[in-house]
Amino acid sequence: MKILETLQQRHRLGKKSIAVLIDPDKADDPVKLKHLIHLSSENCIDFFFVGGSLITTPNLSEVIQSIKEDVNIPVILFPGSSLQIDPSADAILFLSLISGRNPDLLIGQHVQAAPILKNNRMEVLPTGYMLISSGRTTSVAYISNTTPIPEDKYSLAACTAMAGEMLGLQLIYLDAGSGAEREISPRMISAVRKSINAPMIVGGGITSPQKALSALEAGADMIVIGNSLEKNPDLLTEISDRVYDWNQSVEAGK
Ligand code: 1GP
Repeated sequence: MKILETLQQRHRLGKKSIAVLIDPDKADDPVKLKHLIHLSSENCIDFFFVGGSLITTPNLSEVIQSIKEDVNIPVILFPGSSLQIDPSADAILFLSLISGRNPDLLIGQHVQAAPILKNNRMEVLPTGYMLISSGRTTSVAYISNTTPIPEDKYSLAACTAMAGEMLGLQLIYLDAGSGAEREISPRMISAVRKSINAPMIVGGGITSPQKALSALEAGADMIVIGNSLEKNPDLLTEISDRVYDWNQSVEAGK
């Protein structure tokens, strides 16, 4: 089954997913990288996201290869630009940054990437990407040259997601930005959840099992964990347990 179909089916069933984000720029220690890959496999992680707002090292392919040679978990590119396309990935988040008004990230980069993706077997996942403010300026807000949606403007976020869905985007990604000071609030997640039917990805600043659970309860279909694992990879076990328990209770209630 394709990744999009899997996510849509899981959304209908109320099941949740977890993705581990690997920023190739921060994956310069092969031993630590392998540890994270094996830990992700042991904890039944659903996806790897690979990418970053700014990649200064040429090891995107190496990171993907390192994952592929050890485990069967799908690798989804989470590109900061059209330069971050690697044909060995399974899928790509084809991100339109709908919270911003930077035409290059709404349609420009996509035009450059389209012919490359057309001739590739990679699954393209049309995704409405929404940055939500989270305290200090994040790299993604700075690099994208966009203003995130203020964290207390719930209806602005809901209408943005609605418009994205009406434009045909299949996934909505609410992101506070990697290493965000504050994660996206349950109230914000739930406001967006009520406005759309598409599966919703939530990430940025999820640094504890409690924050992960709050995001799931508020309506996130998938949570993304990156930065906190660089400091403490073992946190993954505690966070993925929440996702596992959630899915077990859905199974039990059938
Ligand atoms: C960032 O949503 C991802 O784009 C993950 O964020 O690195 O803060 O976990 P963290």
